[in-house]
Amino acid sequence: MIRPEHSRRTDAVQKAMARREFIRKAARGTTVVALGGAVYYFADDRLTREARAQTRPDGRPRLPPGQRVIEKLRPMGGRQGDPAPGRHRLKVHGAVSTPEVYGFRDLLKMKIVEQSVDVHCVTAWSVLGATFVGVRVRDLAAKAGVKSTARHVIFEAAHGYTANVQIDEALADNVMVAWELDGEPLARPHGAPVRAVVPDLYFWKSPKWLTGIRFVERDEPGYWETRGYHNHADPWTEERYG
Ligand SMILES: Nc1nc2c(c(=O)[nH]1)N[C@H]1C(S)=C(S)[C@@H](COP(=O)(O)O)O[C@H]1N2
Ligand SMILES: [Mo]
Repeated sequence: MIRPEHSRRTDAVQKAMARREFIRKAARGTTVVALGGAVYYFADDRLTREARAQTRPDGRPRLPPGQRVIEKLRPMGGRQGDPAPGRHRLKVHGAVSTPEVYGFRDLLKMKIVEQSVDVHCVTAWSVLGATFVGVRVRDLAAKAGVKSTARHVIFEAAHGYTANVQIDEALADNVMVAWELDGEPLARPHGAPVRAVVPDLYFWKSPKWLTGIRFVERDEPGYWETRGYHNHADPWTEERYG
């Protein structure tokens, strides 16, 4: 089974884990550790501990198992698309009555929402309260007139990257096509000009450089789903690998 993200990061992850193990033992309950005269602040551990004490409005723990909190999205790579908003096109198609092609300006004319969400990467980092601005996938779906036979959504991105999401989960309130993160236009490594944001599934289900939203009757496992990762990807039940 190919797990490129993991093989690439094994060394770094092991070092980080050894460091964290040390920190946990040394710090236990405190956020500051003195080592050889230097003082280290482990803000990430504090954030993780705080998150572990919290519960979401839906009753689930704020932090899914096996995750640690970091402050900002880590750019995780991928083959970038054209970042120019003026050239961007988003196709909404498949099992719909009215396929649409949106330019960036068309998206700006829709109902724009700002939502603060938590995201969880399968490589074990989470970011809490990332603020995205964009439109809801649900609103794009309504405009296109999704057929009652549609069961899945295929998010399509530059260079053939895709991710599949069950339709009920893709039409959830917090699922967006976003162009702004934390008050700034989406940076190129994070998917400029627009990306999908599906907060409640592992973050590989949130394609960057988004070019299409296709509604389908039959499931189509996407880029990572056909490379050993779980087809559904629920962070709370640790659906990491297929
Ligand atoms: N088009 C595209 N989207 C993608 C990816 C990719 O390789 N290509 N990687 C995914 C993965 S594995 C993760 S964890 C997130 C990372 O998003 P970030 O780089 O903004 O942190 O983007 C997802 N979206
Ligand atoms: Mo990822």
